[in-house]
Amino acid sequence: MLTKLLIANRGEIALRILRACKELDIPTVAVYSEADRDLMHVKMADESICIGPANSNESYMNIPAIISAMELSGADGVHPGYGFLAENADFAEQVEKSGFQFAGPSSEIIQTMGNKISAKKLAKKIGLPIVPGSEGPIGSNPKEEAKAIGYPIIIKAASGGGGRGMRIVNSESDLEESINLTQTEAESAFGDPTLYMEKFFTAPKHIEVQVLADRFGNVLHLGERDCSLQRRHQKVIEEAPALGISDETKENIFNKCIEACKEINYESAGTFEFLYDNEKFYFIEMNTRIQVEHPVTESITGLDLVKLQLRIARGEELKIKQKDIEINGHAIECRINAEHPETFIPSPGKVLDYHAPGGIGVRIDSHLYNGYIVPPHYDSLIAKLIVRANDREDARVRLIRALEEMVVSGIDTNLEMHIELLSDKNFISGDFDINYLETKLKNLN
Ligand code: MV4
Repeated sequence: MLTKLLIANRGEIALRILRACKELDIPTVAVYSEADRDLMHVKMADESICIGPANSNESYMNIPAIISAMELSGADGVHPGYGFLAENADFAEQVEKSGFQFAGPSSEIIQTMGNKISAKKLAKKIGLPIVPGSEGPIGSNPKEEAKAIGYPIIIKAASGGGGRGMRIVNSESDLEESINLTQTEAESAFGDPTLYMEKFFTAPKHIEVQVLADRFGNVLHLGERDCSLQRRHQKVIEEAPALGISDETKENIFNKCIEACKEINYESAGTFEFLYDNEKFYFIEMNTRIQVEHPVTESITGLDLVKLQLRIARGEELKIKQKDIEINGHAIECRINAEHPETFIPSPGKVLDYHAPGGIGVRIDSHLYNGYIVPPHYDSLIAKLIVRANDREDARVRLIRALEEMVVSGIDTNLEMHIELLSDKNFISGDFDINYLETKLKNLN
């Protein structure tokens, strides 16, 4: 059962989850830190509970406080959103043990995917193409391993992910020191020094595949997203479908993702992350959460991923079949941050004037309102602007139009950067890889 849902997050995604609950007629419990009393979704939820101080380690990451809030409010389900506890296997396990529903896969799957070595081993076993590499922890003769893979290689922390705990090694002379440094960092950041190595792809695209699975073995893919445009591992613009990949290559990887989900009895929404290089996909990680960029997929499929996650969590069977899913047009999302346009330093503060763009094909997911104070304690995402149109060029023009219409005053934002990026000739042609944005931004400054 799922008769009342606790939203274990903040900001735009908390509001996104609340909206899905309203449409499903599920009563909601908002939890908030002392810095977040004025959040939009807190005002809109049926109930709200303060779970601790501004520091997220003591509030949004505080497992006992959240479980207590569920007990106190009588919530029997929880949606973790993204970040915070979304991929914390201990949290999922405690939710399971309390007899509550978790809007995500089992704690066991979260655990397996959280360790990037076990995730890759599982991926390989179930037929996904993986990046060539050590296929386990680095052994006693790293030089031999690296030589066999061929330089450049990349060293990654087994407990890392999302770009944390990685180091590129170009030659054997740097190998030992790089391993030592990365090991020390991994131990202090994740409490786990385990490392693995991979062939380093110098200019791949970052493509991910969205899947959806229920507990009855029904598995769907919802196509792919191109998330190559990133800065310091923070995605900036995402789009769907990806440009320049043949339908045949896509179908092949989609089917493998579906088979993989069936093999592991995956439940909920999930994302397979790949590097795409030289017309081939290579699995790197699987995300077991709803992702920031899920709206581009929603825009071209017409499906509500958060609602479907909640339906799956309460034990319903997916009614849609793969053949009913159509990819309709093209969608682009930009992440609008409260940050200085040149330094990218977060710019919290009071929003004096907020005007959301509108019109055909425009969606905005944002918790902003006039007078809202962006607190300094959390990430700087203040809005996601998503457009859909019949083709990529129409979507691009529409997104620029919407960005020009949007007003956020009182704080700095990256609105202008988005307008410039969308007018960039490489963006227009689709000629970009994961390095493109950082190189371009360097050349601007
Ligand atoms: C890689 C890679 C190239 N080769 N792995 C970054 C996020 C995390 N999910 C994995 N990431 C990468 N893994 C191999 N074998 C390139 C990235 C990568 C990246 C690496 C260094 C600096 C910036 C980057 C931006 C996006 C992806």
